[in-house]
Amino acid sequence: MNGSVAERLWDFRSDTVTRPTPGMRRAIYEAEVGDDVFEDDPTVQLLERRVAELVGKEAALFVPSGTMANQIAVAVHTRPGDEILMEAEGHVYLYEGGGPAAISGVMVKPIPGTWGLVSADQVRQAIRPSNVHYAPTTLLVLENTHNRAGGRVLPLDGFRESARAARDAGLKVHLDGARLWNAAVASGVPEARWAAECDSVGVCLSKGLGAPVGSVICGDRAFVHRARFVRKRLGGGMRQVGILAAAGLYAIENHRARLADDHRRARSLAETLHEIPEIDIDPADIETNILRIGVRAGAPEQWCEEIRRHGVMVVPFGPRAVRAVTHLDIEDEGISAAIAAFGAAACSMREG
Ligand code: TLP
Repeated sequence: MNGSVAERLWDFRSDTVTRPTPGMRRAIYEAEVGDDVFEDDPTVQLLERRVAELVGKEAALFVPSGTMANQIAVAVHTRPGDEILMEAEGHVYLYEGGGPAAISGVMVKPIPGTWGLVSADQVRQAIRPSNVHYAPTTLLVLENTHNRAGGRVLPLDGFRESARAARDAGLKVHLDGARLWNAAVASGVPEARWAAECDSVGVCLSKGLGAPVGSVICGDRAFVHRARFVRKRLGGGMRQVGILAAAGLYAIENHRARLADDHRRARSLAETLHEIPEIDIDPADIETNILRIGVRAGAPEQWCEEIRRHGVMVVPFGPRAVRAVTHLDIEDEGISAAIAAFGAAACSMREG
């Protein structure tokens, strides 16, 4: 490794970086498959039934990514010219390439929330009156856990109130549940309870659960029927994709409960980082597997570079922070490596 002082590279950039485990590879190898565009793939159907059951919805659809899950939901719930509401740092707004405008022709009204949550009052105030001058407000998007809020679990009461305020006004509610599994494990509130407040829910298999590819979008039968149509239009109709669904099923059955280990490791990393004067982090804010690590001196890019020299990869997270994410491929040894790497980077910042 060029200029590096470490042997092994620990990748904390995201929980998307995991590699399939031997057991998962075996499940992929053994998967029964068929052409899923003809709805002939038994493993995909098993996965869709299992996720629908866990999330408490009538039906589900396997899609290639979390982004496609969200964009399908926006397309199904809206018409061109509508306005949709979401938290100002939500993934659908920030990180999906302008998808709502480009794919569905809708406007997004971003609303600055508190720890990722837009309050019921904010929702009510943002909904435009029914008047010929205004774009119809038709959808609220919630995100749980909230990525940019540092993996925070939205408070259940506030979540419920906001969703109900939207639905009472005739809006649909979509939940970007890329990390809903983490929210459920951290809070003890099962996936289906969050989902009950929403019309559609997307969950990812390729983040903390460790599958190589895939997300599932859930809702009632009419929603999923329409979602299947939009998925095909976007080029997301896949063929013998049971090999990926098998990885997803394996992940659901084997890697869900262990998310608690990722959360424990993230918290313990935060507790040590808290003692470094150049770092700004409150361990109490770390509820799941994402650490938003404030840096008091030096640019985030400099920190990332320095930390990488010590065998740990993290990413910049806004102008004064970096992000580290714990996952299946980070064991306790990785946490020790991260502590050492952040300590060394802090030293070099101190020395200027
Ligand atoms: N998030 C990625 C990046 O895009 C930022 C990450 O490394 O965290 N919803 C949420 C809340 C997400 O965090 C992500 C991925 C997605 C949707 C999109 O999932 P994919 O990458 O499968 O399209």
